[in-house]
Amino acid sequence: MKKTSRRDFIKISALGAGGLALANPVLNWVPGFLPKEKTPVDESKAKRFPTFCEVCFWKCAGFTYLNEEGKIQKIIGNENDPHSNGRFCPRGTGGVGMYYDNDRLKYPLKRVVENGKSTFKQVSWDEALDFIAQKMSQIKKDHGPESMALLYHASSGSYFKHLLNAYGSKNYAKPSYAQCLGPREAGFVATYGSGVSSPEPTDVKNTKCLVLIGNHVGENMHNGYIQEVSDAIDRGASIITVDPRFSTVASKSKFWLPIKPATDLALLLAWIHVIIYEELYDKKYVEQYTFGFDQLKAHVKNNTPEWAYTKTDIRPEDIRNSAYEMAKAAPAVIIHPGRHTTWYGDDTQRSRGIAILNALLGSYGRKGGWYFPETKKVPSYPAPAYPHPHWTWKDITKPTYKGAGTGISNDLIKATLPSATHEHKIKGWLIVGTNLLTTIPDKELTLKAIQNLELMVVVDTMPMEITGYADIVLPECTYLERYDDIRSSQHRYPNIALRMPAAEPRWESKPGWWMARELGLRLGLEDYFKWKDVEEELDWKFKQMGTSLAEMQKIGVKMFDKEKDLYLQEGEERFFNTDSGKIELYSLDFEAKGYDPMPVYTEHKQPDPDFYRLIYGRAPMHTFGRTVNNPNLTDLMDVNSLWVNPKVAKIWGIEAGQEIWLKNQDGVISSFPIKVRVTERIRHDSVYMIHGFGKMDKRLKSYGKGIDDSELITNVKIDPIMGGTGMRENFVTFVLKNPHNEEVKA
Ligand SMILES: Nc1nc2c(c(=O)[nH]1)N[C@H]1C(S)=C(S)[C@@H](COP(=O)(O)OP(=O)(O)OC[C@H]3O[C@@H](n4cnc5c(=O)[nH]c(N)nc54)[C@H](O)[C@@H]3O)O[C@H]1N2
Ligand SMILES: Nc1nc2c(c(=O)[nH]1)N[C@H]1C(S)=C(S)[C@@H](COP(=O)(O)OP(=O)(O)OC[C@H]3O[C@@H](n4cnc5c(=O)[nH]c(N)nc54)[C@H](O)[C@@H]3O)O[C@H]1N2
Ligand code: SF4
Ligand SMILES: [Mo]
Repeated sequence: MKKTSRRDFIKISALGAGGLALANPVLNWVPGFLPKEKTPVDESKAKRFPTFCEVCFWKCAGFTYLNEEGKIQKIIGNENDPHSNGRFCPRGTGGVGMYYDNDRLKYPLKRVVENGKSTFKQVSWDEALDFIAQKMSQIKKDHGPESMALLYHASSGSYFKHLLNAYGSKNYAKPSYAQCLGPREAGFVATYGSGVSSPEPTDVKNTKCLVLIGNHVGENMHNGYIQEVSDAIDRGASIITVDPRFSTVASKSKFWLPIKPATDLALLLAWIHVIIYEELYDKKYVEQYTFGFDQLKAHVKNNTPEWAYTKTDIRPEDIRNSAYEMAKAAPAVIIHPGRHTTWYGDDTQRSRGIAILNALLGSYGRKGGWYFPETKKVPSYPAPAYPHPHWTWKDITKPTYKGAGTGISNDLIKATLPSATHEHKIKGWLIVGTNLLTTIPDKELTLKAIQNLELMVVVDTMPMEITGYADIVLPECTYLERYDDIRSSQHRYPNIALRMPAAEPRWESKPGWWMARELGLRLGLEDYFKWKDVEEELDWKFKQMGTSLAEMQKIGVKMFDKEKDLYLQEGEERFFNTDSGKIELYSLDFEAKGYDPMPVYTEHKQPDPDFYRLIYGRAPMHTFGRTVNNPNLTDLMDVNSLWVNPKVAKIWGIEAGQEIWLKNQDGVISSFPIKVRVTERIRHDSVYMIHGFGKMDKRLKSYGKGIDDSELITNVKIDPIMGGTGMRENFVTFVLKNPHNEEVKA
């Protein structure tokens, strides 16, 4: 088959008028407090439609309200929803701005070459879908269906996953695994036989002590979780925060341990040492439920607080006192697993350390520690069995990363490079709601892979960076304009939620379920899409679950009875899904796979003179890059800044508010400058910024505002167990004068 031409980046012009400023953005939020809606909507005049939020992955359920003119007015939390408890965070309330954003993708676009230059042409839906179906059929014929991959992170991705399965490929991956929570899942699976999943089943509501290792709740705004943390603080629970930065939650903590970055495992091993050697562990629990205690005891013999001090900069007495604090609260103690855990490459082992410490304190399955969550199973609409692929992501990933639990986005990208092995080559990408170029580190590698594709389809709502490289761009309507698959998530009680449209899709945007079905029909897969529209499909599923679409349209959220206990019962026999059937302090599975059965501390590189470790995190009012063009939320914060310690600022002679550029260890210079924020709240060896800014597309209002951390993350430390991309071993130095002679090219 003829190769497609080189994929140059194409800018998508913003058609239509400039951004619409909403008259009255309903944002009166202050950090640490989520107000309930104060001005109730006049229900006799307003109409409401259930939804769940797509601004982040907590997926809070609420209602979208229309005003008397039938315009989307506001979104309010659903009181019966365990994710939100009737409250929305500022991003969730500001989600209305996604709908009103006039920079949105409006029409299907096709890459064409005009006068030797690549450009996008507006095409009809039929032309776009026919083109994709024809290319996908060709790929199937030439290379087999397995050569199509799906990279997705929007809720509508589930319909595309169904499409890909029906087509004959299981090569799909989300960036929320190998760029996010994968290591903690692998670490917990090795220890307890099951992962953590979302929402995390940490019983914060009842805890007496919460240990946060780099988990910056309060800036990381996971709604139900932050509400429980807030209550815990009010109740007097003690918080122990381990963070090189004085985070919002550090300011509420009994202990703030400003650790030297990349040394957390030394602290964990020292805590384990203290808990074991001072006999503070839960003896009954350890004896009944765990495996490998004696090996662990011998393993941590030399990991004393004095030893850890030399690695972490945390004083031995602080290590001991914080360990005593945990032991005092046990079993109502949580060493939180974190969420974004792809930091330094040995992240699965750090997560193992966390899992083991919880087990020693007997908190897993105990009130105030970890509860056993339940999920309502959602049935699949009747369809033939999926064809059996000849190879899957497992054949690509598992020989190397034996502990990987799902597909690895970065591995599917690598399997697209010309150097990929002959039998496992990817030729086409469907990308649904993930901005790969700012999400997956090592952008150059992704760009190389893109040049090797025969088909690249991007389904997005906004002209984000990734769309510029597509052959076809399909404009999805926002979550406020569509149905989606049922939200069924684990919680204390099994529960489900409905998302339905509150407005017609603007311009020619369409819902993902419709696109997936239309492609299915064009690919001869009609047996897999027997429903005429999504309402029929959802209603069928709801009826199997004892409700109906009509009922869900009224209530939005439905809770079901529990079938299992929330906590371990006194003396209960329990089987854990590990090789020994117990909680494995010593992992037999890791041993069999050739990995350290117990976590071993490894040294990481520390910055060279004049360089600082680049660390990053979240701002309460933004979700990655997906909100930085949202007019409601940019009102609150429109650019990121660089946290710099005063000592460092003094050495460099830089002042608060000064704009500087950054250069990393590989000589990569940031495209844009960033304003310095001089603050004691960051260690002298690190600098900090919010991820998601520094947008490269000129047609976005947010173009060039601040620095994109991902362009400086060129050194990627891959986790040898599960394949995740450690992103925090990058170091930057300061460039005080504009290093770019010309205007920066996007
Ligand atoms: N450098 C760096 N990289 C990171 C991180 C970091 O902090 N720093 N964080 C990592 C983590 S924890 C995660 S979870 C991942 C997140 O990675 P992504 O999920 O890729 O994050 P976003 O940048 O928000 O990109 C989401 C894309 O989906 C689009 N979108 C939004 N809503 C919809 C919708 O309804 N439908 C469709 N089709 N598209 C939609 C947005 O316009 C945007 O292009 O990134 C990881 N990568
Ligand atoms: N507002 C908002 N909330 C969000 C998101 C969002 O985009 N916006 N994204 C959501 C998603 S997908 C995720 S995965 C979570 C991520 O949320 P978390 O799991 O809380 O994120 P991390 O990136 O692991 O943590 C960032 C913190 O780690 C600290 N840190 C950096 N290096 C080290 C180190 O070596 N050791 C220690 N102990 N700490 C270190 C940083 O200073 C920072 O405070 O947030 C979620 N919540
Ligand atoms: S935490 Fe906020 S942004 Fe995330 S789903 Fe809930 S309301 Fe939406
Ligand atoms: Mo994440």
